[in-house]
Amino acid sequence: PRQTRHQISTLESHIGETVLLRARVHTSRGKGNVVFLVLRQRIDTIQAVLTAKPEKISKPMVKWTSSLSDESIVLVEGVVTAVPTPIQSTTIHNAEIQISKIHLISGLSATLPFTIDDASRSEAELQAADAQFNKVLLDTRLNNRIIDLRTQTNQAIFKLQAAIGSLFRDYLSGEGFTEIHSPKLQGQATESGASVFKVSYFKGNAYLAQSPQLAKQMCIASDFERVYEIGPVFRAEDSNTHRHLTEFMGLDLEMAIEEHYHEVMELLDGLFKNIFAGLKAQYKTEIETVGRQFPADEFKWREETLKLTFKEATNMLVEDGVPAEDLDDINTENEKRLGRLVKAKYDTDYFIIDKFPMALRPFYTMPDPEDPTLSNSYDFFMRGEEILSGAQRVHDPALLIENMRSKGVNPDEMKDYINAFRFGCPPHGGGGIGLERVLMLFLKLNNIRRASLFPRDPKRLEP
Ligand code: ATP
Ligand code: AMO
Repeated sequence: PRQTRHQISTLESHIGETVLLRARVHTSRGKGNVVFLVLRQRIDTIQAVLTAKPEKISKPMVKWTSSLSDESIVLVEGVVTAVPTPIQSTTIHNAEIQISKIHLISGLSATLPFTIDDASRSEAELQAADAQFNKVLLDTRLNNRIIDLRTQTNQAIFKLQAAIGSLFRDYLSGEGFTEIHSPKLQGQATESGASVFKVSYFKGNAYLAQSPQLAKQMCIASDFERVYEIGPVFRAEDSNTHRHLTEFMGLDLEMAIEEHYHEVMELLDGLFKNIFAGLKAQYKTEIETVGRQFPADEFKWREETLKLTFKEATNMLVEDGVPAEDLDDINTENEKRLGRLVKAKYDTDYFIIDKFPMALRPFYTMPDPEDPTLSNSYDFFMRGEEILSGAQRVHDPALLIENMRSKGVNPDEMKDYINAFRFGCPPHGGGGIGLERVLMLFLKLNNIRRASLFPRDPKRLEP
């Protein structure tokens, strides 16, 4: 019969009992006839002791145990005893296992590049000039990601990543949206031709989808009314920055509009506030865990979200001394500067910029009917960095073709997409969110690679 394996997290309620559990050797310390092991299951740890005893536990057994490599997986049987001086911690458990039997389940056949403790040091510890330990830099972590991911911080980061996806899905499902799955192999670019990956496709070529833009709009033409997708987005941008990946997870949505594109903007705003509040309410422990390694001021938003027009935003920058001629677009540096100005004036880390100049937006964007140099489009920001782009779309095929021509996109290569609007299509709009950016900025991780399991950038395709 199968014996039940115990969980470290519940052992405090099994004092006096014999338990059987599988765990990793987090650390081990041999001292003559005794070995002290710290055993770990995910983020939970407990101390276990093996003491040489005549007839029962031999000295070679103790020696063998003390030679186990950190990160080995063992099966342990023993009696749980109380500890005299309990520690305040949610993950270090206040009991001790007196080991009677120990078996190796899976050992190491390579040397550990760094320990979990090394990888768990805070940024401040890493920067300390007199640091005496192994400093694990980001590249080393990413090269050995399966070990790096075992830290409490990473376990928490990816729980939070999953939480953002669930909160996104649950909110939209509650708002009457249908989840879709659009193809990632495309016959043409879905955004600008400059940033598309071309792959060989039998006797010809295909392109990796740079967004579900065309498909999600076509679903509106097919009467789905409200759709969303969580799926990979590919960008052939040679951008070696803290916030660009070549493959990221896109959270996209598209919806029919009744009267005004601000219906979409309001829905997106409600969605974000729900995500922020959900994270804060349900994932306090994870946020605190990450905060110990990556200290961050608490993410702040307002009940009434700050909405600036592009003009108002650039005016704030001009008043702060940025030359007006540098503000045809808001570059990364000015974006961050604006974030700081907004934070100082309005005490928020989250805001919206509406009404971008048409010249800055893609061909599918609806021009502002009152001033066609502007557009019905918006970007959302967290801590002064863009996390969402969206707009009302052009649903009139003639205007769409005109927009394409003026932006250097060949309408002949997008016939199916244009045709989708020839059979009647409601006015509609939507937006696209970068999941890793939201996670990075909420937690202030400072590098998008930390928010991606196995990040892909211009210099990294492995592991
Ligand atoms: P989008 O999501 O709309 O692409 P983005 O934030 O990725 O938004 P981009 O237009 O790709 O925006 O680039 C925005 C900014 O990123 C640019 O203004 C530029 O400052 C910066 N950037 C892009 N590539 C690089 C690079 N290789 N090195 C430094 N900065 C870059
Ligand atoms: P856009 O190109 O602005 O818009 O992308 C939407 C959001 O995706 C994220 N993002 C990225 N994240 C990581 N690495 C990248 N290289 C990267 N590029 C973009 C950002 C950005 O705000 N079709 C439109 C969306 C729409 O209008 O619905 C689009 O793709 O968070």
